[in-house]
Amino acid sequence: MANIDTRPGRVRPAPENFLTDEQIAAVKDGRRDFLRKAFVTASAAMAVPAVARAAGEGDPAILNLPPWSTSLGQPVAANPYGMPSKYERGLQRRESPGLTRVGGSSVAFTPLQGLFGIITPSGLHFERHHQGWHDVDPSKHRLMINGLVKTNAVFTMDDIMRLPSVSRIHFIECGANTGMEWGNVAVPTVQYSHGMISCSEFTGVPLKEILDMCGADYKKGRFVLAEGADGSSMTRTIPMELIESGEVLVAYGMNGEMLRPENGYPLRLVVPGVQGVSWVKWLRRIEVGDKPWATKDEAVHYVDLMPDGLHRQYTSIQECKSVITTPSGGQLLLDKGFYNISGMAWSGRGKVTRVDVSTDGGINWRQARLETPVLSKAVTRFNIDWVWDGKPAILQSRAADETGYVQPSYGQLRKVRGTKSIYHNNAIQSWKVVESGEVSNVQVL
Ligand SMILES: Nc1nc2c(c(=O)[nH]1)N[C@H]1C(S)=C(S)[C@@H](COP(=O)(O)O)O[C@H]1N2
Ligand SMILES: [Mo]
Repeated sequence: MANIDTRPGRVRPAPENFLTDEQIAAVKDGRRDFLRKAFVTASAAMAVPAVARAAGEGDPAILNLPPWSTSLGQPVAANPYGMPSKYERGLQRRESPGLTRVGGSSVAFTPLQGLFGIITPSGLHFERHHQGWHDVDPSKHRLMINGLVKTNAVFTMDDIMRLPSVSRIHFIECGANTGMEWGNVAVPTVQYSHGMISCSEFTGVPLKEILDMCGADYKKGRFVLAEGADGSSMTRTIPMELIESGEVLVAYGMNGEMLRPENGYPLRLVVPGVQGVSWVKWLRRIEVGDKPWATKDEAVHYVDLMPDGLHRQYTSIQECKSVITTPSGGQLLLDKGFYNISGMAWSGRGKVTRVDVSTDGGINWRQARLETPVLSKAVTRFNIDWVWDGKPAILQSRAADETGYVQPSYGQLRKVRGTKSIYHNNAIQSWKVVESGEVSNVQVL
């Protein structure tokens, strides 16, 4: 199994056309031998563990010393801020064609199909901006605290970075992730169906510490308003319980370095378990108040259209969800035989406790291995063995969390939510495998 956009082993012909016309024709004609020759060398081991090829048989690469074994390598710091190999250049954040009219109010999706483990590399963290991004000068950035507090205060970045800090691994998922799939199959690959989730280690100061310093009135002040410094007037109400739990962070660090500009440099709110829109970027103000503000991004946008035509507001928690990232839509299985099915599971309510995988469209289920660490409100990686017999198959994963909640099927979710929503689609994802080895997005009720 080869991936043309990332490594050999998986092939993704659509929609980016990384393949040459000849290669696409080979996919269509089922000439998998051609593709195998073109892309599969060492990585065939990934697809078929019992490779045990006869030494050198049809493959003299191991016998001929390549230039990198017989010449001097490049000096240290030739690449002072390290970049991925040029052979990995297909692994990129991408915009979904036609989704939004202007790039300043758009989204670039994380290429989940090419990632391992639980941490999203910072350069591939999805981006969602309502009014574009800025590279904000940290010396000019301020955070103001006002409202129901004894002392209003304005902090510089230096002030904030002197305070006691914590580092925590959490996922951030846009409430609109998988939002194009409510009524029917709409996008071809997992990058577009699920790529508005990323998982990182965030470093910062618990907002509770800062509110304590300012003498917040926790009795009356049951809500805070978070405001961003960009032109989108991004303001969101956060219930005080979440802040009192100590989980909400005023964060400046991501994956061991300062936040990237696209992700809110130099300061963003981290609200574990809650949809991405509440993770206000370029955070400039926190106000303590006694009721929700009903701002545009919580009264008009980010509301759930229910089957009875009413809108449901303030549904912020990202419920338990999972997706198989490989094999997934747009990839091609080059051979029958052994495959490692791998995917991600997460819950905004705590830890993932179990993931079951079906290869026959939900008739039979087997329990997948959860890889460590399994952290609360973070992505959990799961893996399970599969021997493909070359016949049609439908791959699905179903996650459960520590509250006992089980991820719903499309049939179950639509019964409650209808088909006209945008936000909070956590249905079981299905990938169909056909005899040619092509994998595509389908829905199973
Ligand atoms: N100030 C500000 N904060 C913002 C946004 C924005 O446009 N402006 N977008 C929100 C939305 S809708 C999401 S999903 C997340 C995306 O975070 P990311 O770009 O780091 O992935 O940021 C949220 N915070
Ligand atoms: Mo979002």
